Amino acid sequence: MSDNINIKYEYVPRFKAGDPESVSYLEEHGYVVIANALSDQESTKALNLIWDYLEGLDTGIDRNDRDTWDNDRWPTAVHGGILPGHGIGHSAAQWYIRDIPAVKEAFAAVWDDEDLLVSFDGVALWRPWTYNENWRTNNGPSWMHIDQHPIGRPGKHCVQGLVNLLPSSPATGGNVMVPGSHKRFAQIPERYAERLSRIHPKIDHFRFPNDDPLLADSQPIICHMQAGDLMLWDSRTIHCSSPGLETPTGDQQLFRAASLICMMPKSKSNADVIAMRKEAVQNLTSTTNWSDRFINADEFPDIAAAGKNAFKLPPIPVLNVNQRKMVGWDE
Ligand SMILES: O=C(O)CCC(=O)C(=O)O
Repeated sequence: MSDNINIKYEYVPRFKAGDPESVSYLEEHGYVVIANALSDQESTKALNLIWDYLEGLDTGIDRNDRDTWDNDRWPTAVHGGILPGHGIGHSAAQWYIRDIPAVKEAFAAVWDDEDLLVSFDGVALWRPWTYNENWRTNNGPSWMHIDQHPIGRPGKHCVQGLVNLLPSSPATGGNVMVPGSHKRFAQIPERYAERLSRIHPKIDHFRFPNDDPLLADSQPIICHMQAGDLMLWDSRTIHCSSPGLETPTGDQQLFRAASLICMMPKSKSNADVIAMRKEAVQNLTSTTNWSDRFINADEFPDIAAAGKNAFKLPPIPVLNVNQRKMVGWDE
């Protein structure tokens, strides 16, 4: 880990979905944890559906046999163990989680708007690296980032989210946030002029140097999260994920399972994007967090390199009215 970045594990306040105080906390700190957006039963069901997706890829993954979890069978993972493509954005698991009322309620409170579109994002799934060191995900300081271009998109545009499906601990690690860092977003163009000049204004991803003094004076935290908790964060907040701060002992099952989910007002999108989103359901195309632009995650270099036929994709989802509205259909 880089010398000047010292991540700590923190028990932060947890709010009820829709609580106005959750919105104030998010505005002040750049992130907020919503307690029990999914019940324990719902979290277990969601995780089982993720395993159904993995086993359905037809590469020989068996949830009960860790020896089948190796990279030659596992879907392509990027950054910190995130599975962003190969149909996962339309898996039964992801559509199940998107349809849980408290998840939408949390985002609706943030936007003061019920008419929301959902991202076709993937999941972060961490295999036990104590069983196989190659499964260890990237250390936090190597990919501290924001998901919004400071010049291309000034101001507040997006609140990202993840639903945590397994309890976190200092040993599992998890998502990392730099509290309050969204407030320094406007200073980035001046502070990182050269670094930023290499990033096209339409690319909503900016990485901080891992010896960045900006990160030295505000300590990054891994928030304690229970299974079913939902974390929301402003895309301007510096974040990433990082493996545990201590070596895990005990059960060598998945260390982390988190469904990435983002809802934005439909009014921010447009007819062309919505038409592409409807096609994406039929084509099982996954996206990034943004729903006001169409950004195809299956075109990420690592996903594209795996090839279209490397994995058997899940069936085309049959969506209910709520889910269809979140795609962009009127009913
Ligand atoms: O919690 C994680 O795995 C990191 C998620 C992340 O960095 C992102 O979605 O931009």
